[in-house]
Amino acid sequence: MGMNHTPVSDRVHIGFFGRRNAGKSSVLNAVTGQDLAVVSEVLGTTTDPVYKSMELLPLGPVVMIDTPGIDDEGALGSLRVRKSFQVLNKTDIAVLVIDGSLGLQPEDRALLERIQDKKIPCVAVCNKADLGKTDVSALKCPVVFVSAHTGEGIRQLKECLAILGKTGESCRKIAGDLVEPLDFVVLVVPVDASAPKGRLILPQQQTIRDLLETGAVTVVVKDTELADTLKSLGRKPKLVITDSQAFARVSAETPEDILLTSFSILFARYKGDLESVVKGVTALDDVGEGDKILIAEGCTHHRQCEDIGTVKLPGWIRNYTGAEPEFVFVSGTEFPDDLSPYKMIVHCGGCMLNQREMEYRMKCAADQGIPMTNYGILIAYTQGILKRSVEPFPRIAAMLRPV
Ligand SMILES: Nc1nc2c(ncn2[C@@H]2O[C@H](COP(=O)(O)OP(=O)(O)OP(=O)(O)O)[C@@H](O)[C@H]2O)c(=O)[nH]1
Ligand SMILES: [Mg+2]
Repeated sequence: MGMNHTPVSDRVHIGFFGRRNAGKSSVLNAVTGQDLAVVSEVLGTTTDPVYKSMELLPLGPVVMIDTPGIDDEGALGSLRVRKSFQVLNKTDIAVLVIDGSLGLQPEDRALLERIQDKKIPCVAVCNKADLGKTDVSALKCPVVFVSAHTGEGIRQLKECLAILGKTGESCRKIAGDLVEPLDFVVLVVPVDASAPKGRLILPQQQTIRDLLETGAVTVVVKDTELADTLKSLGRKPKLVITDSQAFARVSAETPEDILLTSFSILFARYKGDLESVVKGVTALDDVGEGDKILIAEGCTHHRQCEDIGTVKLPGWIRNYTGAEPEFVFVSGTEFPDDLSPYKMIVHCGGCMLNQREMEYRMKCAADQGIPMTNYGILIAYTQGILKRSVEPFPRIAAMLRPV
């Protein structure tokens, strides 16, 4: 990731969906002005989702996603269709591409319905306008007539994307809403073997940025310097935010009258629903011998996460429950459709997943009645410090029994 790049998880995800040969790849290329996606007259040219991070004016940083046609057939075809629908789960704006030379097809209407069921802002694109314009007034969403070949309508489509992007823009804060301008906030960032060389990790960077926007003063220290820092600051910080792994030590060294929380808890709130992950973690009290626990990781390449997920978490869980549950691990975009075998789900903080994808996963779990929590919350709970770390959120703190 380049120095000035918006993290993928914070970019507006624009997905192009539609029947095979509607011109999804052609329209995507026309919108981006680049030959990113392969185009051909063969049905099913795009066989895997294609992702491209870019600046799309007038919207800003986006990820453009080309997908396989949703009417693909056969065993392979249905796998591709599944992939397209997985993309839909992280899509912030859906572009429904229709082949205007064929007219509206039943699959087009079904797809729009599916998109709208998920409450994803959508624009329908009636492509191949150079071949004539069909009646699409039956579609209850904005429609733009375009021709990927002549470029007609592409500017209007971009303007429409910008409008949809702004309406869906998140106004959530990471920590900025917990403090006032000029409040001191101390961030505790252990620099040990598991920290990446030469930089901070994304949630730490984003928290600093978020606090800067509020005008708060951020002091970043290692856990070993915390006690001295608190003594020498000259003013009591409003809030201390720590890496979950250092929570026990940090909690002991942070006076009770200073609010303390962890990056994981802030990100659980920023990306999803803090209340349900706090509720979810209490399922640990009922975990017994042989119960299946799903441990899900959003990224595939953070050695630190892997170590926590596959080694440390199971250890903490065994320790807390005194039982030997069965652990199942998944990572990246894998997330099982059927969650019913699991007693509970423990998800990573989701620094590599966008908000919509996290919400989708939480919703899958909620729909199937499976408790879901995350790494940081589980660590805090098993070490008896969750109650303190949710204190900045009184309504949620009230949900937990006193420890
Ligand atoms: N006349 C005309 N043809 C177009 C237009 N856009 C795309 N096509 C043609 O339609 C065919 C399919 O285009 P693609 O962009 O590959 O369609 P797709 O929806 O990505 O198709 P799959 O990847 O197979 O699902 C190609 O032969 C394109 O040249 C257009 O605006 N006008
Ligand atoms: Mg294609």
